[in-house]
Amino acid sequence: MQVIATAGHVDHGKSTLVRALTGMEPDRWAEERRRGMTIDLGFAWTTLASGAVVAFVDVPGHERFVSNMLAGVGPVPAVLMVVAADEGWMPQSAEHLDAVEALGVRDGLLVISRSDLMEPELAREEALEQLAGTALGRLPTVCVSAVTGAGMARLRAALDELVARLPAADALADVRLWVDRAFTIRGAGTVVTGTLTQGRVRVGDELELAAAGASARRVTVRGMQSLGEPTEEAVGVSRLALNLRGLPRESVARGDVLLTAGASLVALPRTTWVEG
Ligand SMILES: Nc1nc2c(ncn2[C@@H]2O[C@H](COP(=O)(O)OP(=O)(O)OP(=O)(O)O)[C@@H](O)[C@H]2O)c(=O)[nH]1
Ligand SMILES: [Mg+2]
Repeated sequence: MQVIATAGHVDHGKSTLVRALTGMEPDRWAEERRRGMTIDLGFAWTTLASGAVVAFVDVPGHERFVSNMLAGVGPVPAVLMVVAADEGWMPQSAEHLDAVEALGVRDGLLVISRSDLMEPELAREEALEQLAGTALGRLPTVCVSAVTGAGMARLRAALDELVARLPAADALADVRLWVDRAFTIRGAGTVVTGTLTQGRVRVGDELELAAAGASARRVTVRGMQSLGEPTEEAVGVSRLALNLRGLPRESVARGDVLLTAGASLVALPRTTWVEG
């Protein structure tokens, strides 16, 4: 599996693209669907022609929700940088590019969306100019319309190529699972979801939770799901939901990280996300 985040200005068609690619609804909240605007992270996935599974973390473009965007992009190895043909490069295109670069993301695709509304060439040139000289300077570009379907087959092919060239995560390395949601399921207890960037997690494993402002705490994986299906074992890169024993809901939040028990924290970059 690979995990890819969206990035780009508000209303440039990120969620529409994820919906068109996966057939799943990334805007989970009724409020998001009512306002036609992403507020919190959305999750969806698809199987590409090669058989590779790609999960998307769909981020909000609105500047008010940039902290959610950061939490989504933080652990992923690649982004879909989405720029609308009819609007071109906008403030959050630039802000998201800065964030993506700062977080160490080095690959992805430039997608010129809404190409049915305007000839995409101008927006494409403008975006490539902005990307030039950054870590994402040489992104392959695909012009699409999620409405007419134009370019969508090429986008899927480009995603397959992207996934094939991304470095494989180290399954033997210490576990790093970045938490992006935590909630309670009645009868099961605390569940966290997140992106496992490296290592291997099995049901029954003891992990260590590194939480902002708290000392490390041991938790046990009681149950696990990946992409909506129960699983006994997973390796990075994966999207996972873990049911954790020994963890009150209020002791875990977005931005916390689950590690191999006893693993050194010394080399771990710490970032504290604020829930938007
Ligand atoms: N004509 C046309 N409209 C599109 C296309 N893609 C998206 N839209 C429209 O553009 C608007 C914004 O699309 P969204 O997918 O919600 O944009 P977004 O980037 O997810 O927006 P935020 O999550 O709020 O940042 C919606 O009204 C979509 O229907 C497209 O390819 N063609
Ligand atoms: Mg959206």
